[in-house]
Amino acid sequence: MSLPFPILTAEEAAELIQHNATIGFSGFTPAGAAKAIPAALALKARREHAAGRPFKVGVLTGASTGPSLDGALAEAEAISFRTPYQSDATLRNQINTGQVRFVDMHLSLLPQIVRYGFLGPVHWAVVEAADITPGGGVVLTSSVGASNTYLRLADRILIELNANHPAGLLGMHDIFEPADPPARQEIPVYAPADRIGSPICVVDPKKIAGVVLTDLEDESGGFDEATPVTDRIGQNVSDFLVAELRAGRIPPHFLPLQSGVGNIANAVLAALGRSTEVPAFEMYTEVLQDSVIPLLEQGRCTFASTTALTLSPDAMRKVTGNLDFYRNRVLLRPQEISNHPEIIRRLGIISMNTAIEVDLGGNVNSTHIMGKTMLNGIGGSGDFTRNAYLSIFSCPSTAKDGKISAIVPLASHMDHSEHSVQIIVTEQGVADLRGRDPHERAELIIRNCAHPDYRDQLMEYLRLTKAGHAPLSLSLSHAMHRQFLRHGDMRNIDWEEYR
Ligand code: 0RQ
Repeated sequence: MSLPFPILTAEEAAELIQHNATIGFSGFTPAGAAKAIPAALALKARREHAAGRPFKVGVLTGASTGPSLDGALAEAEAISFRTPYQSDATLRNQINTGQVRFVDMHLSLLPQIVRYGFLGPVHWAVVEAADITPGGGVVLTSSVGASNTYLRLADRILIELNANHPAGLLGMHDIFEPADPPARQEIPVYAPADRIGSPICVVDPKKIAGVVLTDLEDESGGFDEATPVTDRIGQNVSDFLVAELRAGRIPPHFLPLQSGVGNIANAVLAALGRSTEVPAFEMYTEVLQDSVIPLLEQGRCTFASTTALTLSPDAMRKVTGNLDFYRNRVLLRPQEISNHPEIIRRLGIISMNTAIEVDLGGNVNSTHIMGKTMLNGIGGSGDFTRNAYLSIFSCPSTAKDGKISAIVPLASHMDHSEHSVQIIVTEQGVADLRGRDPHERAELIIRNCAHPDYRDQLMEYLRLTKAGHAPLSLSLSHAMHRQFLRHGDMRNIDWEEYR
């Protein structure tokens, strides 16, 4: 089929984009991220810089992306502004040294914040597609993210038509964008498999400045091998959920699961998949990792609604090689819907995310090391945690060879408050904070989740802060962090030194 749009090279497409443009790229994790045009844009930036001219762009995406987008543009020092989430080492460094302005936000909120104009005009949408029709129908690839919103709002559009993603992906997406208040109505998703929108994005064909033909795999890497610690955490989460099921607090047919990214998420899903007591379950989540593929094939997971297929190339080939099977079991939604508070609360999601540190009140830091250094961003963890039926955070009890305790008196940065966080899990055990007052919570967290190297000193902190509704000392609450900065180890603290 011939297309009525200019077929451009990636370099020609990049030439169209000017200094200071704001670009909405496709990509939620490396899944479905634009690859050829951002890489060419990075080369253009280098050429402009070499010629003594400024060249930087504002980069909006769905979430993190891969080396050809965040990596290439950051290495070319071509990013002025970035939102809402990233996980690239070079970009992270530029964010933490103030070279790039980064706004960390709930992923469900991003599309409406763009619609409301808080981030200014979107000059370009650069979106990867599996297929495009002459009339402007776009079949997205392995993620939806915020692409539907960028395609609708952007002044002009560039499409990367990627032959690596089959046109047969048609039917796997469900595109729905809510109207803005006061016209907004209920979002009618009552079960993870409910379809409420269109399988394609429909864009104004006059806005399409060009199509770049590519054949590129998603840049999703694999994950590290499971460790005894991640396996133990996975088992602890699974055992906790089985106990909830037995107690009747989870209904016999189970509740839909959300699970974050990384090795812990993989270990938790593997443990749930193995459990003979957990019935076949559904997922209502934002990322689908490799660990879910065998569970779908074995029928342990019966349906997964997500916004991204964050799969290794091998796992992605399994999906594209058996599209008829997967189209009935996997649905890709815009992140505004996959992460929507209304639906998460309605469906009674069990959310499972990863913490950097947890404090004795149950507040969770997911983003900033020592309160200052941004790792990735809050991502969708806040969307799910605040609205889930059961909100679970897990992490190893220590970091950096035991020199840092993940359980601290007061978190050095707070992403998820004690009012939203219900269950804490480490390899040591589980603290169920529901219905517990601040002193009970603190004791439970220390006894069940802290590493033995830190239990006594944390109990001593509790003894020193006994008075009041919450155990807190303004002078001592960050003493363990200060001790790490002074001595390189949080262990064996002398509380007197910090009084
Ligand atoms: O440092 O890289 O130097 O070794 O932090 O820690 O253990 O590799 O953890 O890869 O599972 O990521 C919270 C960042 C965990 C992630 C976070 C150091 C540690 C290591 C990373 P090194 P690990 P993971 C779905 C939901 C927020 C968004 C989210 C995340 C590095 O899960 O970004 O959940 N979550 N989204 O050594 C100092 C501590 C530390 C510490 C760990 N207490 N102090 N350093 N580290 N704990 C996804 C999306 O929304 C798209």
